[in-house]
Amino acid sequence: MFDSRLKDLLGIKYPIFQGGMAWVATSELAAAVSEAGGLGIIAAGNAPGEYVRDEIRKLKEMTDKPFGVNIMLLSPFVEDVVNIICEEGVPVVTTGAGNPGKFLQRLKNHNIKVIPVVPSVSLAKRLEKQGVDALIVEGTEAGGHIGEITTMALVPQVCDAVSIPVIAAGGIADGRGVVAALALGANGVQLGTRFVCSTEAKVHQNYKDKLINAKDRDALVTGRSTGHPVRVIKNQFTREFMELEKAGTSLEDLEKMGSGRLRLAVVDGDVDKGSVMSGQIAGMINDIKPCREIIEQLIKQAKEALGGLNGQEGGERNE
Ligand code: TUI
Repeated sequence: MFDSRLKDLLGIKYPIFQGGMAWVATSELAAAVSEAGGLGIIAAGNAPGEYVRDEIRKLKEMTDKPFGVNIMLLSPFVEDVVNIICEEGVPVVTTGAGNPGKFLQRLKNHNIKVIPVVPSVSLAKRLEKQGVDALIVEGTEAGGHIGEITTMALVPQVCDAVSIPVIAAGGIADGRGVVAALALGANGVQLGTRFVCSTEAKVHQNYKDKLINAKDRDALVTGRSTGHPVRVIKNQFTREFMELEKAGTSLEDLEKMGSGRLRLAVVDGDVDKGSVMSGQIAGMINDIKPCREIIEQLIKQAKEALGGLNGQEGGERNE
């Protein structure tokens, strides 16, 4: 079903990446995904470099399989994080929320495969020229900080514009989504929200429940006025934040109001006042299970969906 490009590049069994979600993507989650044959990714988020070093070391005690670290490029600690990643022997780096161009040479010098998230064809072409190894092409269906173009429209346009492997992200949580991504030209997929709802994600149960109970229209976008649109599940916080946005509150005050909200939801379980980042596909997710089962089910469903397209037994729907 998958071609071997990402398998050969990264030494993984399945080209299935786990998104590098701040506070959520810890060493435990990443190790579980890598052990199950995907690419587990530790999120640096806004954390200091030493946190990232500890997480890398903890992961290495749990698995010998390839893994990645996600660098959130808006982090105040980004320089430290890059240095520590270079010191600690990390095989793969993904980046988000910006252009990683200025760190590229340093990472490549340490033999690290670099796979940025891109929200546009122009950035994809620019980064290919600069020598990145692959691209995660993320549609606006994704959770957290997002671009504007849908996965359906963006993935084929990037695939036509570049020759390096493409990983599709945004709105994928089952085997049908995997097959759709492959049909659009992607070589692999990245899933975020699906892995939040896993046994191994060290996320407060209230957060997991909020995603399980979410319906199709519950994931909305705050922060469009600030230039940092973020997709979250609607709650008291989004209502208050959007009121302030509408009232023309200053960027600085909005940023102050948003700060610390993701931790509040993920760690403390305050899903009313916290920011419950989630993709649009949360409405389809209705169980918590181990990462191994998530990945095995994805493969099984994808094979069935492909069989359906070839005129064999119909594809499986969620019960
Ligand atoms: O980065 C993410 N998702 C995130 S980061 C995050 S932490 C945060 N919280 C509040 C405000 C801002 C950040 C929560 N979720 N996904 C990957 C992603 N990258 N989505 C969009 C982009 C992106 C956007 C612009 C990548 C590159 C880019 O480049 C602009 C440029 O400089 O050309």
